Amino acid sequence: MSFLRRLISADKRKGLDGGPAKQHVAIIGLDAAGKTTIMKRILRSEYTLSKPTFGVNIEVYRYRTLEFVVWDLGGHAPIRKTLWKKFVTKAQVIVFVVDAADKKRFNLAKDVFYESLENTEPNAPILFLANKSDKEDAASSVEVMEALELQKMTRSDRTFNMFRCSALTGEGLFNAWDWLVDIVAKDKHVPTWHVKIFSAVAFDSNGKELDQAIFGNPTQQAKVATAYRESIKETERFAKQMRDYNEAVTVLEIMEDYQLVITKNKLFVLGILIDVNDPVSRVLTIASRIFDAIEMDYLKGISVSLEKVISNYFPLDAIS
Ligand code: G3D
Ligand code: MG
Repeated sequence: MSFLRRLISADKRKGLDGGPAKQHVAIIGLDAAGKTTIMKRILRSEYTLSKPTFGVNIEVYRYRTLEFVVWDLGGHAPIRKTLWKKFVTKAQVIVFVVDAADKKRFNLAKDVFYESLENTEPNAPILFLANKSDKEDAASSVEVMEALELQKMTRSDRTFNMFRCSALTGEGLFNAWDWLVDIVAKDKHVPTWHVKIFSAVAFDSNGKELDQAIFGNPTQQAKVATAYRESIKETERFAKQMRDYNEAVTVLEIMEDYQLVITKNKLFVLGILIDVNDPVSRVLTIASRIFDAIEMDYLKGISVSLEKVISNYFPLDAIS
């Protein structure tokens, strides 16, 4: 995934052993806030999970030099306190996840949050995630900010931000992680990535196909052609499943060598097939530009041409 790779490539610091320095991210929040679901969605198959052996619910996800420690807050067993200090004091970034629909526990979430802040690196930036935005009774970002009394945070030197997101639909989650990457990388020279777009397909919000485009020469690559057909099927299935959502994102692995990034807005569903190693967040940017570009034509009743749009706007990404 792009944010991981960007994070690693932006980190030129070396550890004591000469290898790249480890970066630690603490993901905290009350139980059932959605931490595990978020990590799985972000890392997809790229994580390795070490099972908790401490009798406390700690999950560790490692991706090369990155270590994410996921921690359920609340409860006061002494072992938790000792371990907690060990992990959280070295975290360069803190992600605090709140279930935006669990209003009854907002107060508890606030208390454990400020309590845990005491052990953190004083300048570690904080990303607040108001998760489960897909739920009907989910609070707005402002309501969550107020509940956590985040006006207090503005008096400290910490960088922080809040995003409303849904680990279920992916809505808002990738923007939030992009913010996190920029903060951690603090490197304005992070290269702009290009992806190789193998193919794309667009559906309208009712699941009716609008257009397909395939780049390169599929007759010379049977495997691409198979992946292409697969991507159309998967995109159509997603379009139907997500009919009631205004925004949704999913990333699927196709035949090991490809990944399919499917994004949905109110009007369209777009599936873009790229290399399994290419950055997904770049595709999300591309998708939002494509949505803008095809919307005008679509609303005027002109037929949508993905090939035209992609090769006009993103010539470097389309293989020729
Ligand atoms: P935790 O790791 O913070 O304890 P989990 O939380 O990731 O285990 O999630 C707890 C429950 O919330 C799970 O449901 C999970 O599917 C659900 N969940 C997580 N994120 C979202 C979201 O964005 N929207 C909705 N609607 N549900 C979410 P189960 O039923 O498996 O316990
Ligand atoms: Mg969990």
